[in-house]
Amino acid sequence: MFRARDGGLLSGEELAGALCVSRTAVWKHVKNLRSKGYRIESVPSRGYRLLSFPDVLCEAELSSGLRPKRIGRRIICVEETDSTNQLAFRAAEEGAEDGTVVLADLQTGGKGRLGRRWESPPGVNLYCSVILRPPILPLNAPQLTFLSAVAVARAIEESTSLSPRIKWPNDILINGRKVAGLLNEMSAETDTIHWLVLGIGVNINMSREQFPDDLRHPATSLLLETDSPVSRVTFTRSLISLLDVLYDVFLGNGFDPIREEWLARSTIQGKKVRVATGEIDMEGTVTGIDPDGALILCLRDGVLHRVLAGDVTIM
Ligand code: BT5
Repeated sequence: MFRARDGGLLSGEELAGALCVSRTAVWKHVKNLRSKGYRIESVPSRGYRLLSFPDVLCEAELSSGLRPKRIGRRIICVEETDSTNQLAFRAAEEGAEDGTVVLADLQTGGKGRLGRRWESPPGVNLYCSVILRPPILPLNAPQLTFLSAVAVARAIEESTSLSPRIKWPNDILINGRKVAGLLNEMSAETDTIHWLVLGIGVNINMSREQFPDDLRHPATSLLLETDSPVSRVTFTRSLISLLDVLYDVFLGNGFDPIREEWLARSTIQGKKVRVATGEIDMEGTVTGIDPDGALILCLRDGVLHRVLAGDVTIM
């Protein structure tokens, strides 16, 4: 109701009437909101006015103004967890519906790929995981990594004047530095996906001192790139709504529109790269990505080679 009033006054009587509670209960709720960082002014004998609100990720703030078809119909926020991907897996096991979003303010065991760690300090960033139950074959699951990369890039553009680029398979870069990482995991049988978890970590207001010295690649945050703090609530709301729109496009029109946008935003299309797959290193020119998300490399001898996973360095 405060949001709808847009900074205007709301009388205690009006709030009490609409919520079917006493005016004393209204006062208690206002006190509770204040303790959470909401600045609410009381104007004697006229009512209350919302002056400002904290940048705290909570269900009520995030769902305000969202009209999701699937992603964001249910949002679960916790202060602390090991990893939002783990939390999402547990929720999916218990039957959480398609489109459920899980967020934490702090991760004690944030995960990167291949057992790597994702730095996840509290109060500054976004750590979220989306549970999907898409009607696609497990081998096409990587397509949704591309979908989440496009959504993160668009959300950064909506919230800042920056121009993010995507690096295969799961990095979002600004001026060559990593601002976001994606980790998608699934539970599946040979031909059925039970559920898939899109894990998304975005460095929003992380300061220089909060990055460890030993990161594998240069890293950054939206704050460091723009010199001004970005609202986590506004960013996250925009990301959820973009994921919802793109997922709807994906279910209706397939992977092609997502792939085209991904390629247009990619740093590596047409570039000479080295790919470390864990077993061997290869060099070649990137000619595209195929329908199951593999990178297509044209090797020195002209042979086309598909790479399903690995770390890419542009040469
Ligand atoms: C990734 O792995 O980039 C995937 C990161 C996914 C994180 C999200 S947060 C929400 C969800 N819940 C989780 O537990 N995870 C997901 P990878 O490409 O392997 O990159 C990991 C490497 O990036 C590390 O080895 C570090 O060198 C570096 N790194 C760690 N934390 C970083 C950060 N906050 N920003 C930039 N680089 C970081």
